[in-house]
Amino acid sequence: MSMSMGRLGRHLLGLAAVAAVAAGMMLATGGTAFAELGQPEPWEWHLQGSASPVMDNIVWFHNFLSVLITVITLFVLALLVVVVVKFNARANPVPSRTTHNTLIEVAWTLVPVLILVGIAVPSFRLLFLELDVPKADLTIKATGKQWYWSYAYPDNGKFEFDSLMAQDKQPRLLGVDNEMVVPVNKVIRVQTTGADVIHAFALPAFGVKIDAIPGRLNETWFKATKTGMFYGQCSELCGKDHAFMPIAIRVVSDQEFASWVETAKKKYASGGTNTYASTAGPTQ
Ligand SMILES: [Cu+2]
Repeated sequence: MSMSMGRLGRHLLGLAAVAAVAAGMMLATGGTAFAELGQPEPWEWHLQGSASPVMDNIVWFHNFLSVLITVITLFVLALLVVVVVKFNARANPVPSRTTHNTLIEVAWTLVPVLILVGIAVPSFRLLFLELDVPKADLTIKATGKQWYWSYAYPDNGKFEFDSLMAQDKQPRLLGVDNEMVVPVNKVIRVQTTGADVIHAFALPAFGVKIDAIPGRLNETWFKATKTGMFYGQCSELCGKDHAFMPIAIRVVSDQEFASWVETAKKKYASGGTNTYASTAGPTQ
């Protein structure tokens, strides 16, 4: 080896410094600060910005795990470097014949167990938060169809309407003709089912992803904490237009929601006969 240990060490330190600066820059510029909430952005490498308590928890858990695995990886790397530098044949020509060390064996069994318990506690807490639907202010039934969604509002006049991707709308492949509209800061229970094949109702900003299965009624919930447009997509391969059945949710104030309901009752009064779905086949 032509490179001395000191030079190798300095090179490694230099590389680490460059990596740290690069990571810092990515965190500073790549954060959600510049992203538009509720939709993907070019070159996205992190989770979409959160707009619900469940997604807040998912983001926290993701960051917690990222820190944990980074610390563990750096610790293992440090151990490897120590072994390579201190215990190579040249530096340590007469190896130790130690085969057991009770303290260290107990430690390397117990510490990983404690780490796993530390992961399991917030993990199960998050799982139950997603699973237990709180008392709902509003129920919406989302039916996945080849290849669009139908939304029914049983609490607000029992109207139902179809939501199809709109070619002329932005964001591209996410804009729809009729958006799902919900009030802000209200618990929305979403019931999903499939009319033909399995679809999945997914909305990243709300931390929601649940299968829509024919013959079954699945249930999840979200509470949007911000107003605005939020986009998701069908997340179960469901046929040739799987990529073209987006989910668009407009979160509005209570008053705006009430006036939208009045308009929607009239607009969709015919129970869906005014839309594509009713003419497409017996999927209603
Ligand atoms: Cu689908």
